[in-house]
Amino acid sequence: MATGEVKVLGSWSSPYVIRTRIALHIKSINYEFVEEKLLEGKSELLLKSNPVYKKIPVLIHRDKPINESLIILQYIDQTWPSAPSILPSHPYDSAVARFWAAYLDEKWFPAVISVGIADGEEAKKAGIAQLEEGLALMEEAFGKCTKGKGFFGGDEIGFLDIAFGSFLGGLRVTEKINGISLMDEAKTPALVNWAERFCCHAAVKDVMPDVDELTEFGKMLLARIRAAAEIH
Ligand SMILES: N[C@@H](CCC(=O)N[C@@H](CS)C(=O)NCC(=O)O)C(=O)O
Repeated sequence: MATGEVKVLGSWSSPYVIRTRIALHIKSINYEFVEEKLLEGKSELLLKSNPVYKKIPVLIHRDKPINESLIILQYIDQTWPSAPSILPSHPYDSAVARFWAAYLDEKWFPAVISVGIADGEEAKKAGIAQLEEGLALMEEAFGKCTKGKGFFGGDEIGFLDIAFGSFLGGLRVTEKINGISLMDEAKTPALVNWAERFCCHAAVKDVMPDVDELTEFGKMLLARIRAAAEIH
C-alpha cells in the first residue's frame, strides 16, 4: 500500500484512537500515525477533517476523512474485508455487538469519567456503583457472545472486544486512583481472563498505554476538567 494512503489522527492516550489502531493492526494495514496534541490546540488538518465534532480519531483513507471510532471500525472491516473480520457475520450477533458497544460509549464510560470528576463521596459512590453494575452486565454478555471461546468475537478479537478493550486503561486508572478493584476474580472472573488475553494480543499490546503513564495523564486531565467546571 502506498505511503500516505492511510493516516490516523490521534493521540496515544485516547481509547477511541486505540480502537482504530487495533482494527488496522488486525487487518495488517500500514498507516501513518499523526499525533494530535489536543491540549496545545487542534491542528488545521483535524479541524478540516472532522469539522462537526473536531475530535480524534480521524481515519484518512485516500484523502477522505472518516470520523467516529465505531463507524471507523465498520469502515475498516468493509474496506479490507479479508479475514479476520471485525463485525460478526451473523446479523443477530452483529446487532448484539453494536448494542453493547453503544452501551459502553453512552452509559458505562461516562460513569468512569464521572468517578474521576465526582464532587464528594456520594457522587463518587454512585459512579462506582454504576461501573460495577455495567461490569456485571458485560460479564453476562461475555458468556452469551463468546460461545465458550476466548473473545466476545469468538476465537478472534472482534468489534465488541475492541470497543470494550480500549477502555481497560481508563478502568485501571480509576481502580488505581481510588484504591479499589472493580474487574476482579471474585466479581467478574470471565472478564479478568478476557482482559488478560486481549492485552497480550499481537494487534493490541503495542498500543495499550502504560497504566502509570495513563494515570499521570488522567490526573492532569481531570484537574483541568474540574478547574473548567469551577470557572464556568
Ligand atoms: N464518539 C467519539 C469520541 C471521540 C473523543 O471523545 N475523542 C476525544 C479524545 S479521547 C477528543 O478528541 N476530544 C477533544 C475534544 O473534545 O475537543 C468516537 O467514538 O470517536
